Formats: sequence, structure tokens, C-alpha cells
Amino acid sequence: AETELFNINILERLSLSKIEGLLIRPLKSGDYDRGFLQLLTQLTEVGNVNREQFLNRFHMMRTTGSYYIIVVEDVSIGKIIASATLVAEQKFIHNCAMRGRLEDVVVNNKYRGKHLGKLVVNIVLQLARYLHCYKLSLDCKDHLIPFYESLGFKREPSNANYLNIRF
Ligand code: 16G
Repeated sequence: AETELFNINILERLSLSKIEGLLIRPLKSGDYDRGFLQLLTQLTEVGNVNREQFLNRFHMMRTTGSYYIIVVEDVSIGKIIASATLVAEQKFIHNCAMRGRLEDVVVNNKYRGKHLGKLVVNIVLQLARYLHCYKLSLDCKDHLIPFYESLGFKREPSNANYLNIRF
């Protein structure tokens, strides 16, 4: 039987269900066969992730309870066409608060112009608020800054540096 990454009641509380043949729901274990990883290739390098690897990672994420992967399924073709992830990071600071991280926002390029990016990010925003995250952060390419600013994200001048070491 298929498993959901997290309890759908959270999403139902946000009163989201079907919109014009599109189903918004948590990632499910069967989404390996609904093109979830193919969708992620439109964001970055995915590599050759087989079913076993996918399921192992899925169940690890589910066990931690900190991963909220939202997907949009085009019900007529049974494919995942958009996704966004909320990672809720546990902290000691801010009275043992959680810091939300917005990750892996992607919309199938054939479905552009339907405001699906805005839709999935707004769901993550509501979810982060519902979970009492004290802030929600993201990093993105330069050309996407206006998109995220339009959704209420702000560059913090005092804290605007984002650094990586790539391995
Ligand atoms: C973007 C994504 C990040 C993703 C990364 C992959 C958002 C808001 N940001 O920064 O989540 O993991 O791209 O690119 O979706 P990379 O393979 O170069 O790390």
C-alpha cells in the first residue's frame, strides 16, 4: 500500500483539495512512478535514483517527521507536475523554535503561467506558520528573486549572505 510522507490532515486544515483537475497533496511512496524525480530534473541534477533508493529516502524522511513535500498531480495523466518542500529544522534558539526552509520548488515547464509556483510556495508558507516556524528561508537563482519577493520574502541587508562549500 502507498504511504504518505506526512499526515494529510494538515493540508486539509488549510482547506486545499482539487483545483481544475489538479490534486494538491503530500508526496506519496508511489510518486516514483508518477514522474516525481523527472520533475526534479527541471530544477537540478537528480542522477540515477532507483526505486529502492527512492523508497529508502522517502521512509527516512517520513520517520524524521521534519519533511513536508507538497506535490501537485495532474489527475488526468497521473503525473506530478509541481512540487515544493518545507524542511522544519529543530533549534534551541528562539525558545526551541523551528526554522523553516523552503526547498526544491519546481513547476513542469509545460504548466507554466498557471501560477502553480505561487500556489505551492503559498502552501509551504501556510504550513510553516501552522507548524510555528519562526522564519522561512530559501536560496535561489538571481532571476527568481522578484518572484519570491512578490510572495513576501525579503532580503535581509544585515544577513543577506549565502555561502556554500560544494562537495
Ligand atoms: C535552488 C532551490 C533549492 C535546490 C537548489 C538545487 C528553491 C527555493 N531553491 O536553490 O531548494 O535544492 O536550487 O540546486 O527551490 P543545486 O543542485 O545547484 O544545489
